[in-house]
Amino acid sequence: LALESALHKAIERDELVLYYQPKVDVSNGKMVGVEALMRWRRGDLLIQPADFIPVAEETGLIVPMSEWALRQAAKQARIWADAFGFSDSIAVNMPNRMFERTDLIEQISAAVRDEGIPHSMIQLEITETGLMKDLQRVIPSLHRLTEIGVQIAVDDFGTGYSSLAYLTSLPIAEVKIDRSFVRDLGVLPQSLAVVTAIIALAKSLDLKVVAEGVENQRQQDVLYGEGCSLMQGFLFSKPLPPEDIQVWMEQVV
Ligand code: G
Ligand code: G
Ligand code: MN
Ligand code: NA
Repeated sequence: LALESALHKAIERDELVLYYQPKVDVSNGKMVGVEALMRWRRGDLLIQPADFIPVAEETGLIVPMSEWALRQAAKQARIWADAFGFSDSIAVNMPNRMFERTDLIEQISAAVRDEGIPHSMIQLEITETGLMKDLQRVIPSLHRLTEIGVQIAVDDFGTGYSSLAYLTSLPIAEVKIDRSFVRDLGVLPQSLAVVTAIIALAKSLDLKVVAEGVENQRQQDVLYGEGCSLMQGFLFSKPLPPEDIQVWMEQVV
């Protein structure tokens, strides 16, 4: 309860911040986009999402927090577009209940209109587990978002149980290989098998595939050898505050 009321005030007091982690195309070293990851700055503390997102989900505070994140991402896109011609997308993690809201489209449209950026600069991530759990309630929203140019990425892919048949009919642009499989590449043969299968699946469905949690050159080499060139992870950059990630971006864009 104490955490809940503090989190409530965090929104009003502007204590939430977005950190950013680049997605890189290792075939040319260029950045292809960033993922926004929320942090809570409380006094001198920087609280990680694992310590407040679950409470936010339970209490419903995740709705205003997600709305804030969408606005903030649009503002940041504008700032970077002006500063150095940034034109990639910013991916925002969305909980299922946001996809079930009828006003999601209007919210995104208002945010991009106010900032004067194209819809395509906002990407939304939904977890595979979340997607499969509420498929019928989420699909109409995914179609509408795709129609207005907002791309959908399926996060933590490989951990859920999506059926191939469903995937082919879904309006999704990208799958992100869960970092547990990347971590275990070269350790567990099953992980290489899963990664290889996801890459093949993505190729055959014409989806982009991004490997998450890439921490070392070996993992990069294996993934690249399997045909995956889009990657995200500590090897390239950890999630950083906007000022720091901008310095990183200006060197690689
Ligand atoms: O940034 P970090 O790797 O610590 O994030 C941990 C988890 O918290 C991830 O699963 C991520 O999806 C989730 N998370 C981070 N930022 C957000 C956010 O803005 N909204 C939601 N819904 N989840 C987030
Ligand atoms: O679930 P989601 O993919 O949204 O969460 C991203 C999370 O992964 C963030 O908490 C981020 O800090 C973390 N992360 C990003 N890159 C790496 C990495 O290379 N290794 C590990 N262990 N975690 C990472
Ligand atoms: Mn994510
Ligand atoms: Na993920």
